Amino acid sequence: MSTTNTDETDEERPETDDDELIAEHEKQLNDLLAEVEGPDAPEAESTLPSLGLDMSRRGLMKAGAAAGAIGTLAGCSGIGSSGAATDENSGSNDVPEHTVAPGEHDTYYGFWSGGHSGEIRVMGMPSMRELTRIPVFNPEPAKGYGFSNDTSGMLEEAGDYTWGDSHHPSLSETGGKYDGEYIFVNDKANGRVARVNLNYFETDAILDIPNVQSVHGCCIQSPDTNYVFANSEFRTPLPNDGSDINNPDEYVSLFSAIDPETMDVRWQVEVDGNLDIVDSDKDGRWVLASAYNDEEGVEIEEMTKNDRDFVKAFDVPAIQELVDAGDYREKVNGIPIVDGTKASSHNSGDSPVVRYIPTPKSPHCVEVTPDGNYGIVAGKLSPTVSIIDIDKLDTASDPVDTIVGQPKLGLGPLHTTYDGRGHGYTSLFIDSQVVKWDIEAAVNAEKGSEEPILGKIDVHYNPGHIQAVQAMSSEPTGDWLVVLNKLSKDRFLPVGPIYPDNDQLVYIGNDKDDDSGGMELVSDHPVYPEPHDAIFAHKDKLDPARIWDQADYEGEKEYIGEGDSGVERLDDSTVDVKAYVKRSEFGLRDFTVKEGDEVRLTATNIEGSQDIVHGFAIPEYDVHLALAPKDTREATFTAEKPGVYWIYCTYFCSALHLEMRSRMIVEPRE
Ligand code: K7E
Ligand code: CUA
Repeated sequence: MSTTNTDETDEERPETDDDELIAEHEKQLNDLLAEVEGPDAPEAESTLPSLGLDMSRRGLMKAGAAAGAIGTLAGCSGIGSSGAATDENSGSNDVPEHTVAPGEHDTYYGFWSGGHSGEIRVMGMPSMRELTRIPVFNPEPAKGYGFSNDTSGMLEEAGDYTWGDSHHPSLSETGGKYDGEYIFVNDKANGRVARVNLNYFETDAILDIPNVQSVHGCCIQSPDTNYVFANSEFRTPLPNDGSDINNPDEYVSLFSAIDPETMDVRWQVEVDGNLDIVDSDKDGRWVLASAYNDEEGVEIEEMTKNDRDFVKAFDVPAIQELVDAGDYREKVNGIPIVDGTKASSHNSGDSPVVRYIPTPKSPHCVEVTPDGNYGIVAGKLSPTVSIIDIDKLDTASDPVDTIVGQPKLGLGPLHTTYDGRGHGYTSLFIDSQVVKWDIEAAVNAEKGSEEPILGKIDVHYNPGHIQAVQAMSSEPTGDWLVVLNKLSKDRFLPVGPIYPDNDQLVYIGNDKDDDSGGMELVSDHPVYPEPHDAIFAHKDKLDPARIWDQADYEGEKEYIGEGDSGVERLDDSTVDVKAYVKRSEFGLRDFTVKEGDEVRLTATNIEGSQDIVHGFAIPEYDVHLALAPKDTREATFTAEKPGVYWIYCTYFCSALHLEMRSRMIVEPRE
């Protein structure tokens, strides 16, 4: 199977007229790289491969040589073992079948953040078929989300925004393993974190985090989800109430610890610089946050000035102790703010609660290895990644000594993932490649060495996140990996000027001594803009409900059984309407209200069969409930417009689906 099939397409690609822009961009990158590396820095190549660059030559020969050179290291880190290939899949040519036959199921659930679509998308792996979408920050009619009182009320209380920007889905864990209960995900746009219930695949809580504007990094605490952590990326005045607006030095970034049960913020830590991506160690102690603007600049030139930015490592139990003892600076909007700045007294002694570890240069992320030994920070504007030894966070007197390796991997390293066999896979945004490397070899090698590289493949184009199956838990399975490419360029039929992204599936179950290190690119998948990250769990980790359990909403909503339909006038301007629904009828054939009435509608789907969903749609009133079996939803609205309104079912539920109707009659008021 070919993994470097770009030569042909490169030739066919037309020149674009944005050469000037690209040249400018390249110049900026080269300037930045020159600053980091000195005058011998390699020329940065375009982030835009459509220029017709010969992509196949990039770094491959070098990488191949390196892989050969350290072939002897293979034995010491488990390279060459067959790994944990899926048992269900068997194929020829030592890459298992990635398509799934009709009627068969995938091996893994994949949860993709939807980016500025605000949702989570659920795909089967390895087929990459979309199984469903879970609306989170976005009203979405197909699931009635944002249309029933409970869901619209939740969105309203969480700021009443109509969109969000979901980036980092994080699966809840028990004992370091995915427990299939929840996904937590951030909203970069509005500083929120949401919780999705994986029994019903439905968002059940959204927290609008006080004192912060944007939340970029988001992760659960391993191994037991005692907290959810959220990093505010944009520095803002605290509180952002009109004070200090012209005083960027006074702006702050906050690290927030959220209670996953109550979805409240327990405490926040103020730091110097900013905060970006976050990941937890595997022991419930250290949480590592990357940062890219320790210059505390407000302009891009200021933000990229320094050669180093500081990873912040938070000692969570120590911070919790300070909070419990009341040893925090102040409360803002009811939240204890712990001083975690460099000058803080909590950071001056032998056991600082926040350690500041300098890494090059405007790094993009940090991801902890599945064994919990290392946090790996990708350099972005530096061609290196920095390996932080998590045990040393407690013992090293100089934070620089926690960095135990710094291999040079390629241009624009952004994210790293793991196969559980001692390898890192890092996305190279500028090179448009994935590089596979040996983690222990990188710890043993000189800083800046390319020797730990085991192979590279071209991807299409400009990868951001990269995730291997179960790599964020302590039990990665090491067979499949997805590269989330930001650009698709020439990979799909053109669909107008806003292109799909390209998620590429790579098989990583073979550790071969070749140019690619055994990585095999197996498929391309166009995706609607714009996923950032994904997380995968084996199908056995989840056990979703097939139908609703009434007990889960008892006391909050009334179950409307077969004999309970009816209209009850509460006062001159308020009417209760209750109706069951089933194939192919609404419990009320019609109902009458008066112009100006507040209508409080409650509807229950009394079906007991799985997959028989009914819709409750009232045209021109913007009412739409999606009712899964045994589910009850409510909608409250004002009947402002006299007339006849045909209520209909929106899910094709039976042969008499079109006839499944009712009427709302709104009588004019005198
Ligand atoms: Cu790299 Cu928001 Cu995780 Cu996008 S972030 S790529
Ligand atoms: Cu019920 Cu269609």
